[in-house]
Amino acid sequence: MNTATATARTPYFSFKQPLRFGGEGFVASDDEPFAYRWYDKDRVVLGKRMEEQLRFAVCYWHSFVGNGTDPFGDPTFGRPWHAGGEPMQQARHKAEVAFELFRVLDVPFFTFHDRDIAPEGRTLAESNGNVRRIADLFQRQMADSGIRLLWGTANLFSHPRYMAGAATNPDPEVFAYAAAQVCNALEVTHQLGGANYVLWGGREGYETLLNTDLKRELTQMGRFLSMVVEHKHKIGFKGQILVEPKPAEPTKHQYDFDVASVHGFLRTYGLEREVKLNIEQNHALLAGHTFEHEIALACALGVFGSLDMNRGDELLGWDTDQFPHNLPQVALALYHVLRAGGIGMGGLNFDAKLRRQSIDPDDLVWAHAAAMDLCARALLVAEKMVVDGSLQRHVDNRYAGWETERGRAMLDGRLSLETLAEEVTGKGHEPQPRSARQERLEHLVASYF
Ligand code: XLS
Ligand code: NI
Ligand code: NI
Repeated sequence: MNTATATARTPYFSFKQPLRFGGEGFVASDDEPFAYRWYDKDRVVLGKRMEEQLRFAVCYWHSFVGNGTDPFGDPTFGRPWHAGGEPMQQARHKAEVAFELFRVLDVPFFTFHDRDIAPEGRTLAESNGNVRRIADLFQRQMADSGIRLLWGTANLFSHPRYMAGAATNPDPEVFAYAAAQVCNALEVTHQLGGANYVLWGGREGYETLLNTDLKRELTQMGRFLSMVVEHKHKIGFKGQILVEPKPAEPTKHQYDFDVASVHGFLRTYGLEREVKLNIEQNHALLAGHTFEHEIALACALGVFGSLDMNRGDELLGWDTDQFPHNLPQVALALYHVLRAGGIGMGGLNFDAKLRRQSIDPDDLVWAHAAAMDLCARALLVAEKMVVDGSLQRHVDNRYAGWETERGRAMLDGRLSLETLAEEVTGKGHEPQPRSARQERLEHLVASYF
């Protein structure tokens, strides 16, 4: 490749400088169309810098692999690295543009699947080698820029070999192949100092029970996850292993349905202390839950790990993976995260994609920057809710009876069913209904925005 071509590839975006914090009063101009109004990375929120409270990540797949196709339409984005040519060269081009975007956004983290970053070779050894070569390039770019890896993962769902599942495949050789792929992806994540490793089982489930041995498949999945945990300890990876629940899509029924079912699964296989959850807004909706329900439940069960930030569409029943844009929704989600002690080693990964008609390179910048600013604003609302404490006081008051001697005695086993029956029947005691004050609390929450 000659130098002329090399310089022609970047910059890809018209934004040249990292986006700065301009404050709420920022006024856009032709010279500076965007500055963060709320994302002030050094501002301290509940004892931590905003950057560390939010730990934003750009995902590689939607931003650099996605080409604007939908089930009915051809690619619309026209990314130059999708234009054919030598696949490893294209992968390097893609990586350069990816780091250009990370720098422009001033985002601290990124995430990827093995197959996002490097082309599949003729053999697994060749594919793994391709991944390792791009990871070496990442390592240099990361050292230069200070950008870190939030998590890595393996794509165990695109290739036809995985059409009947990876760990849950009826063929043990597919299980073995998936193990080899995850082994490589986990080691690469470790090499890059990743904070987490994610498993999302899009093909781990079934299309029809007519051909499925459900019990056997769950056992396979339990063993697979245990092997991942064993290898993590063997290589000394200190990050969290995360499972990402999703009820369906692409498979009709996915075993990692939601937080509750993954937690039950982890307990069955003795993994509840080893594995945590990566919760995605849109997946929560598909499972018939709110985002904050899934977060609150994971926190309550001690398995909260990280967030995939996106949103669904009220009118569409599939994973539309749109950039977050709903302030109350994100604020309530972050309120639960803050109440549980913060995001920890996790982060806010934008598992979100541009709409098919957003074809300008700069749309990638706008989408992420706007989402980061929205989340930062939501964090400040959540901070107010925590600091003010009124909402929590309402909740505490509602359960105050359980903090009395009698309440404790009921819970810790000092009172039996029979004792309670005798007591209550004897006294003729009738519990008094109390208002749950939902509307009043909704009014309170609205006051924080
Ligand atoms: C798909 C999932 C996927 C995971 C990573 O719906 O969200 O993108 O986050 O494999
Ligand atoms: Ni996701
Ligand atoms: Ni998703």
